[in-house]
Amino acid sequence: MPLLLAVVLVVLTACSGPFPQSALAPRSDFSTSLDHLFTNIFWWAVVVFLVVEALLLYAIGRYRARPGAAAPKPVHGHTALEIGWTLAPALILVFIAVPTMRTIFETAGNAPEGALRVEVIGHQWWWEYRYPTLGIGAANELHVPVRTPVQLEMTSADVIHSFWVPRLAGKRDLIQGRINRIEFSADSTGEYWGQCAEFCGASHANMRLRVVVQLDTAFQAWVDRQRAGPAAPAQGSPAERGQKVFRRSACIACHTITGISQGKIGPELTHVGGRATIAGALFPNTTDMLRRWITNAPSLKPGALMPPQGLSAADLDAVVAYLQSLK
Ligand code: HEC
Ligand SMILES: [Cu+2]
Repeated sequence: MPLLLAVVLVVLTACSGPFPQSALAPRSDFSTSLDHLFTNIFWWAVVVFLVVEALLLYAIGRYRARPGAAAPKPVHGHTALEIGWTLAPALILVFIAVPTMRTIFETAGNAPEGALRVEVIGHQWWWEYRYPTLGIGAANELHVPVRTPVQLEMTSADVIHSFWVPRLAGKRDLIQGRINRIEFSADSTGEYWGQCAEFCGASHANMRLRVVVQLDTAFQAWVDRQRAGPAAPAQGSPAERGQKVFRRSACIACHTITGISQGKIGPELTHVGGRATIAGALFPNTTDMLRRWITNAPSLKPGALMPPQGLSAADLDAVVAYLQSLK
């Protein structure tokens, strides 16, 4: 009894939720298509299972060895049976293949006219987004308007990655020198989590991503904020000191801040203070995390391509204040 209770408890924890990365709770046309396909094939599998198990149980009961009974007569060259067990699996495959093909075409990524285009570039181990028609860029956090077709045009700056937000879209590979597309339209606002789904090196498991689906007005406000230049730090504030530290440190070789620097190796930081997370949506964007990240990123995220920065405590505080002022 206690054992049974333990098993039941363990199994029930699977029902507790929330499941931020469950493909079984779709919130877009793309993932709904996949979910329908899955459910459809699942029920065909249930039918096959029931038929096979019923036949098996029947055969076990009907033909089992009984004391004194003669051995059953084997069947040889039974044409009807041969045709039957060739046709049945062929039919099952047709029932799986037709909806599968339909779903493949549905999710092929051909966007309707007027879809919002977003270029997605995978990096070890973070995501870069560019909105060519809006003239803005972003890192790690993808913002999209609700109930609007979005076309992702995806490629990689290094190795192969795979974009996967189970409740919205994916998986689809990002490959250098090639553009793979996904088209989806999210049907409810909110925050959705995803991650890279193709092994891409030491911190593959830490290459997460966040999608923020917003009402048109909130999305427009976000776009306007991204379009604006970086906030100018107040005279004499710690942020202003931090800007000086940033300008004279290695940061400028790897990071872009509009009007300050043009590095391309790390994520753009022009609006880093407005993000909820950093480092491939791995850590919350807090003072403590920023300090620890800048001090020694690879100790937090194995292999991270940002070396430890070795700033003095005062410089570190100032730089963090500066980054946080960049909303
Ligand atoms: C050699 C290149 C390099 C230098 C120098 C460098 N960084 Fe980075 N930085 C990166 C890379 C690459 C990432 C992304 C790492 C990841 O997420 O795996 C990053 C990520 C960050 C992030 C997180 C951004 C986000 O939204 O995820 C911050 C903040 C940051 N760097 C600040 C700084 C500061 C401040 C300095 C200077 C004191 C600096 N970096 C110097 C390469 C560099
Ligand atoms: Cu990966």
